[in-house]
Amino acid sequence: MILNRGLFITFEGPECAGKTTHIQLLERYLAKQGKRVLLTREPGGTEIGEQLRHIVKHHVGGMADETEVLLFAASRAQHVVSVIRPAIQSGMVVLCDRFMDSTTAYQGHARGLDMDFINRLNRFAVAGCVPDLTILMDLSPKESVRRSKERETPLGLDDRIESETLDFHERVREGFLEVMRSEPDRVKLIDASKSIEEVHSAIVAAIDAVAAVKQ
Ligand code: Z5A
Repeated sequence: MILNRGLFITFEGPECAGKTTHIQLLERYLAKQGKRVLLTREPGGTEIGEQLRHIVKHHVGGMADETEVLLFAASRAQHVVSVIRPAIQSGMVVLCDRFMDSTTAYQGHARGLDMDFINRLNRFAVAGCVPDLTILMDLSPKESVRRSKERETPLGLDDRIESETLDFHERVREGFLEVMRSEPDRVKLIDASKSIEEVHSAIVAAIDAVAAVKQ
């Protein structure tokens, strides 16, 4: 891959789809080619964002859906201004674990908040910093739960969003697929149920294709 300018790649999908695993594999692949790579995540990626991450994931005692969506947007706005945009402008490849499509899928499709508002809020928070490529790692909620139970430190019980119902996670999945159908050029679907090696190859192919166009 020949890449002379920064690139912004986001990873989306349900819990345990393998986003973290594949971002790390991709970082190694790109670093071997001499690329400067920044790994970051949402919610989080900044001091403010990490504090908001703790609140949205672990707050006990109820949170209005309206509050939740604004906290994700606040984390994103700070992340774009202080981390993502400067890194892209300096020529880095930015790999971000979740971004604006998670808000569309979780707060829009699954929570049922007004989609026009979600779209406007996303546009406001990203301020033009739209991903060059989004890797949508598709996995059924049942498989996601199976993987979660298998990992060394299972998540979920103290996590507000992960402990939502199977129905909620089905709506999240459909929400992501809807985003992919409406923006097929940006969002590439990857079958995350395949082996780690197969998924990595598919991701590399998608990234090489985009890099060839953007160079
Ligand atoms: N959220 C939101 O609602 N709105 C928003 O706008 C944003 C986020 C930005 C963040 O959770 C939560 O915030 C999330 C959405 C919400 N809540 N939920 N659900 P997070 O960042 O803490 O967690 P996550 O994004 O859900 O990621 P995760 O649980 O860490 O999963 P992952 O990164 O996709 O997977 P992994 O850690 O790479 O792998 C998980 C396990 O599966 C591990 O044991 C691997 O070895 C295994 N694995 C990975 N790939 C494979 C394959 N191919 N086969 C078999 N096993 C595999």
